[in-house]
Amino acid sequence: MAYNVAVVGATGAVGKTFLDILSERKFPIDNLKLLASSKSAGKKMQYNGKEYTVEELTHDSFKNIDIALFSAGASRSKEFAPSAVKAGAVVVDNSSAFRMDNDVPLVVPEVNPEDALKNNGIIANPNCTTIIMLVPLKPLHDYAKIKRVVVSSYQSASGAGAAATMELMEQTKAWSTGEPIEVKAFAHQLLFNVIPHIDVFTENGYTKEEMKMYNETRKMLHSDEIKVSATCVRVPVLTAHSESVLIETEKKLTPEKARELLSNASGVKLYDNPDEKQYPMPLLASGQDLCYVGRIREDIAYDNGLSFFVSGDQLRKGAATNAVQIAELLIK
Ligand code: 11C
Repeated sequence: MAYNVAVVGATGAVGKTFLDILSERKFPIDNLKLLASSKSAGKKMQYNGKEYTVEELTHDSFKNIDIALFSAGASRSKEFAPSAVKAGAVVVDNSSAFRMDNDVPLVVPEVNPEDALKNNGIIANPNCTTIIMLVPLKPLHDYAKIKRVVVSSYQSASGAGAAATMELMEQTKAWSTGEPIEVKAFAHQLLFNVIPHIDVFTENGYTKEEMKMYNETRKMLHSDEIKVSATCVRVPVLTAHSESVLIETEKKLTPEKARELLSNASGVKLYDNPDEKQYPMPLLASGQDLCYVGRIREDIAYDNGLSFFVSGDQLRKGAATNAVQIAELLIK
């Protein structure tokens, strides 16, 4: 059986990656519809060697659509996802619009695949930084029960979209030719800098991005007990987010046991051989779907503490691949 699939936000960084992943994974598509704002309507895009014209997203765009993959920002999701559901489609939404709604499952297929089927027409894709952390956390949690997570992220420019990626490249070019460096997409110059500010600040001093890691982790691991303290930082990297993660567990988890668990975990590539200079880095993780995990060690600040480093391609596993995997769960 093949399905009618709509990609909403098709011309964006994640939208384009949706097309790559649908094609790579040979998702059974009967008709494909590419949707975007009026600004991008009329653009031509290729899928599996065939040319498609991008259509303007309207409330009537979803007739006969079975699955709609949304990545066009939270306000467009809020406005248009209900129309897609009304027309009979299941929406997999990459924005933050519905993630914390009680009747919307938030799913990483390696973590809580069973939740995907309990949907009312909308399934939310988590924030990319949360996905990349949770893929390795899940097997560790199942074994040792995580009580606390302290995480610092190293997030690439493309997490903020195609224009932000371009800005880092333009800043690099301007610096090398002695031109003035322009700043638009980020709060400060990203080139030769790191910016501890992703999304807006909230009342408790954490940013929204950091609170997503707290709330989404608890929702997907079905735990009100786990505490997550995140510091999210933008770094001058083009693709793939990295995270330094410290977990405190109820049961003792040795580095050896963690390596054993992670070497058998789906979605994880154990890459932990510091003597050979082998540890996760964004350049290694880019362009593929596994979350690279390494630098695994017993933490010396906590009794039952374990530290590790993870890198994952946030446009792929952190967004498009995860959403297509959810769609695969639906058609299984
Ligand atoms: C970033 N993680 O790197 C963000 C992008 O809630 O889906 C994804 C924001 C979200 O800027």
